[in-house]
Amino acid sequence: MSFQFTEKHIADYHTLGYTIFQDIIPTTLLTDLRRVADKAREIARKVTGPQAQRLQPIAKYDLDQRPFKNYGELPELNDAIHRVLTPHHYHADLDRTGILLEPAEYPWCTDWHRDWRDHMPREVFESEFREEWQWQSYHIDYQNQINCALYEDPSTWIVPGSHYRQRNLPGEIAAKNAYDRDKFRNQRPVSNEQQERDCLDYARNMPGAVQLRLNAGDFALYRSSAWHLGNYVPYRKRATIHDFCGTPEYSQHIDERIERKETAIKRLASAT
Ligand SMILES: O=C(O)CCC(=O)C(=O)O
Ligand SMILES: [Fe+2]
Repeated sequence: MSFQFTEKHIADYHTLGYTIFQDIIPTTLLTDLRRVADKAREIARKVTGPQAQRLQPIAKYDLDQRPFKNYGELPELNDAIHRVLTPHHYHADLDRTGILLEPAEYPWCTDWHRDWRDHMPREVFESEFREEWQWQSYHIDYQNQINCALYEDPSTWIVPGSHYRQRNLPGEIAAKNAYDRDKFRNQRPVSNEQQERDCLDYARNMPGAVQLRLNAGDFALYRSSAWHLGNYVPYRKRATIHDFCGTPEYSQHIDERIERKETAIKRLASAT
């Protein structure tokens, strides 16, 4: 059945931290997007190597931009976004939009994280960003992100309801800290099967975690402040559009805070 908006989308977004617009991408557009995604995969592996997680931003590369523009203009999708968020929200700014891809050679996973908060040294977050991150995690204009699956995609895991929570549970911290970056990300594993199962164990160890299961043509809107991770295997083809969904003010804020983060990291380095 084609996509139908209901108030459950709004309720889920607030209570779980995510909602799925099932089947919202029209079939002909899905065909066009898959064609461009195949080219994106080739480019990503040339640029980043066989384990490339993404190509981003789309606008920077020699790719047919038209299907992404059509995707950005889909009235039904924009309407659904506006009803869950606000009429000021937009997506598919191709200077930001990326595409997530499966690795070519071996399984790997990211660590459990809450975006931005866990993307910098602890001291930098505490001194420079804690206060704004806290209020932004309750604010509808901020911290919205999307995954739009062009193929079936169960790679993202999330902890429902963790998005508005400020304090992490001891079990959440332990689950995050069980990450071994060399093993799960940087080194070729002894066996792909063992690595796949070890990554699954790592993902499952997070209290309350669920696998976000998307099918081809589904669009997930989620709070990036929720605990989440990506878990990848080479045998499952992945092409999932990954994007921020924001207001013009949030977009400007993202650029500005990247500069503030760099400055704060330099300040910390020179103080130690
Ligand atoms: O692959 C995914 O869906 C999640 C990726 C992610 O959370 C990240 O790279 O920050
Ligand atoms: Fe993330």
